[in-house]
Amino acid sequence: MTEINFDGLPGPTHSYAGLARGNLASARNAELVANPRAAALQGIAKMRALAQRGFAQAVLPPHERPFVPALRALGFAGDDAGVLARAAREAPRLLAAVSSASAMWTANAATVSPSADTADGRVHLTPANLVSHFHRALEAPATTRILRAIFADEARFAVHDPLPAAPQLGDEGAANHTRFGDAGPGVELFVYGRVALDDGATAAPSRYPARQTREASEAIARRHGLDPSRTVFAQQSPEVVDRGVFHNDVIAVGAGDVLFCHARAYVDQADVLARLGERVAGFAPIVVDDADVGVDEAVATYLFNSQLLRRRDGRYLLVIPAECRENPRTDAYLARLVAAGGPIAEVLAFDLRQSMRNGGGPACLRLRVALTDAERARVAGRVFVDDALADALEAIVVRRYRDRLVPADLADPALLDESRRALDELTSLLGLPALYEFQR
Ligand code: SUG
Repeated sequence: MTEINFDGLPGPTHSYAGLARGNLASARNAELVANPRAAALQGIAKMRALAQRGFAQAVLPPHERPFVPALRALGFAGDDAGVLARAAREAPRLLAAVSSASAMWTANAATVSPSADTADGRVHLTPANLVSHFHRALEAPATTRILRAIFADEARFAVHDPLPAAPQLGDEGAANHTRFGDAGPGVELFVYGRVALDDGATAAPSRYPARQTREASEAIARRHGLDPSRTVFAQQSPEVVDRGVFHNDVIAVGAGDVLFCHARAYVDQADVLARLGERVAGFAPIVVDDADVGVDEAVATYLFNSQLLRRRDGRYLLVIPAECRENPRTDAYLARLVAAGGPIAEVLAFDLRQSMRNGGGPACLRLRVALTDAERARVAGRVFVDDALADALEAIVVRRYRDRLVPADLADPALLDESRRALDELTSLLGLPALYEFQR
């Protein structure tokens, strides 16, 4: 089995609109001038570099934005330019929401269970409903369509519908899910922020929303046919959610037999680690405490929003955002971590600043899909990244993406045309025709 990282390509309307509550970077950088071209080029550079190092790398296309059908559903009528103009005048926040390039953060696209873990021996994917925010909930139908186009072979893949779109079933996908193990049956860890249907006995964050519910995580484990004895549920510490840890992947990353996390990540953390230790062979937690790196520093640098990639020699590469190098404490911590000679052998930093300013680091930008060779051969489209595909993606981005975007630009009908042209070219390059409503 090989883990393939499907990175989301940032779309042509990438901007800073302060849309995400509890995501400190999104709030802090609202109204900044965005550079969609740089965002996409930074993403492609990461994909290219990891592919060159021999890691299996694939790409998912952006979604249709501004998403005019959503504005029409909200009562804005007329031709497309008229719809945009009226939305800009009467409801600029709605226009920003339907224009967000948030589909780039594919860690929130779906939860994926490899075939080794499921009762029917198929790979199961549940697209996230992302009900916590309107701009993100818009992603669910398109994500479902894209995943069904790529994982079309129903003998090997099951792409479920998203969970029902209700706050009690809030689901944010793989950002709150970690799979341990290798080729045989693995152990799946589901992390939730609150229990929706209890009697109020379970603590919940008070300042910011807990986006994932226990009920949603349990439903996914059931529909994927996971073995309950190899499934662990854990609650995020409400305290850290209130300090900006809006997804588990802001405070932890795991793979194989390693969990790299902060000491304050979970409620009853010792018990969570013990339950994992009983189930994951050779379980090797690396727990960072406040003396090394505080929660606020972890949130500011996205230390834990790293990718933990297993190298051919069995040790791990940690892919971090450049911000971790610029902070002396995280930089010093990482130097000690590698010097310690543990499972993490190497650290590689990328400049992902355009995405980072919206709260999206290396781990947010990728969806992990572990496949056998036979399953991999059934993946549809030309989505695996090599130098030739990276070159072709870059050429479209350089030709079609703007290098400057502010919220006022979102009403520009020329931006809508440019975006559609870019998406037409991208999806024909990726061999994924007729994905979008405007193409139908
Ligand atoms: O949902 N930001 C995203 C970032 C998602 C990061 N993903 C993971 N941690 N896996 C969010 O908070 C901000 C968009 C804006 O404000 O314009 C935004 O949606």
